[in-house]
Amino acid sequence: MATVTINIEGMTCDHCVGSVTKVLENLAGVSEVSVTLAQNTARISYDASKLDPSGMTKAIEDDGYTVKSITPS
Ligand SMILES: [Cu+2]
Repeated sequence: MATVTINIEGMTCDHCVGSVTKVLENLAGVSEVSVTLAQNTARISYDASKLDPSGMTKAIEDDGYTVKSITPS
């Protein structure tokens, strides 16, 4: 299992947190998502054989937010 922390621009409230959490949870291969509004981050545990961070970036940006950085952790 791999983990990344993605820094996201554009989240302003709990609705945004819920929306980002949902689009990430809907991706095949994602096992756990934790979005923190105060830090503008999403921490994601995933199966690297099924998904890579570019797929997460696309899902977040399709949802209307901007990915600022991706940090493997
Ligand atoms: Cu919002």
